[in-house]
Amino acid sequence: MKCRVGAAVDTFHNLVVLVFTDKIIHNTRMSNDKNDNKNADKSAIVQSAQDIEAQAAAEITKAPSSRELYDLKTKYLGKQGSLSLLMRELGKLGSADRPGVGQLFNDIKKRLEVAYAQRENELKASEINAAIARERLDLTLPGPHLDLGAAHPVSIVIREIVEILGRIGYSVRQGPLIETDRNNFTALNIPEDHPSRDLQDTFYIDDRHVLRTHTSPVQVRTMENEKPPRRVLAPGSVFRCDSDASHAPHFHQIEGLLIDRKVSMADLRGTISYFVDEFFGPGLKKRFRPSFFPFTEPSAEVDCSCPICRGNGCRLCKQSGWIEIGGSGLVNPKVLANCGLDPEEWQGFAFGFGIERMAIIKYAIDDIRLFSENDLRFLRQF
Ligand code: 2U9
Repeated sequence: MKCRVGAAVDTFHNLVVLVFTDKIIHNTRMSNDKNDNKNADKSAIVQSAQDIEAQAAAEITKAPSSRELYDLKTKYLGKQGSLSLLMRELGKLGSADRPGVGQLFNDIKKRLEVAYAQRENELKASEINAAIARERLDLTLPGPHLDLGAAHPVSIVIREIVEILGRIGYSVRQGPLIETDRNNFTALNIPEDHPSRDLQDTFYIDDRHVLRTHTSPVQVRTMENEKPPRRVLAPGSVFRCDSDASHAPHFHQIEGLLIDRKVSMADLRGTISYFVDEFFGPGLKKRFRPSFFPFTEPSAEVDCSCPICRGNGCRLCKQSGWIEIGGSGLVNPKVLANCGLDPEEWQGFAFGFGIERMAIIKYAIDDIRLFSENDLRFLRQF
């Protein structure tokens, strides 16, 4: 019987045939004699083991790849490997010979394992080096172009105002852009014949609905739905039939509303003063000019010294040194009552700022249309 690799037992002819790479290394006739049964040829086994070791060591040292090295492990050291098959012959040796030959097998196995590990490390290192050379990164190549987005100046200003007033207890409320004329006008004490209700000034959806002309309806809804005391901010889009260098049909407002007991103009002035210092930086003067709004009584326009020229006169403040930043006042008792609050118990103050106007003042922008033209040369400056 012949096999390509390893040792085999030909039971029919009662022969132990040790075969290695097609070459018969040793052929030992076994005796049937019971006493002689354990007297297989020790030197033949030892010689075979040494031949296997020499052959295996030579192949392992020269293995050209990890894959082929692994195959050698199976070929020589695996369960069906030639060394393991030869080891089965141990049992056929006499008891005096067995420990010595057994030890020899163990030593050969250890030496081959060491040789295997050594070659494995060499191959791994050279395979890694080859991969590094093959896949070398060119760190000088330009990276992929990322078009990063950025917040619009209107969003930046809204976020900043919300953050500043958030520090003194205000939180944001939102509402629909299409409002009932009741929430946009009637509840706010704006009479049926008021010019702001005119088709010339307001976008009508139908005869009872409008595109909100201010964010005040959000405050109406808040007063009707939430128990006082309250401090709320309503930022967002508003719409008016208006279009020139300083007016756009769609712009943004932020309104503040505080409802509490014993609220006075002093509370309003303190709040606006804090806000102007935080938003434009400290040191600006504030001025409250008497005015009229149907929803506040008394009412006041809010001015501050021009943040660009700090009061000395420039193009933005038209050389006056003062700039108008918004309107304010104590909530009209009729409005409180319209929204279900008892004006004897509850009072409030409110203020409103145009967002684009605040950005124009803070960043010295000279045309309101820049906010809606999407010109990246403008937008990238924020
Ligand atoms: C309720 C009661 C009162 C909000 C107020 C102003 C004054 C004001 C303008 C600023 C610039 C609008 O964008 S702008 O043109 N706003 O002058 N707004 S008091 O008063 C309210 C709001 C809601 C229930």
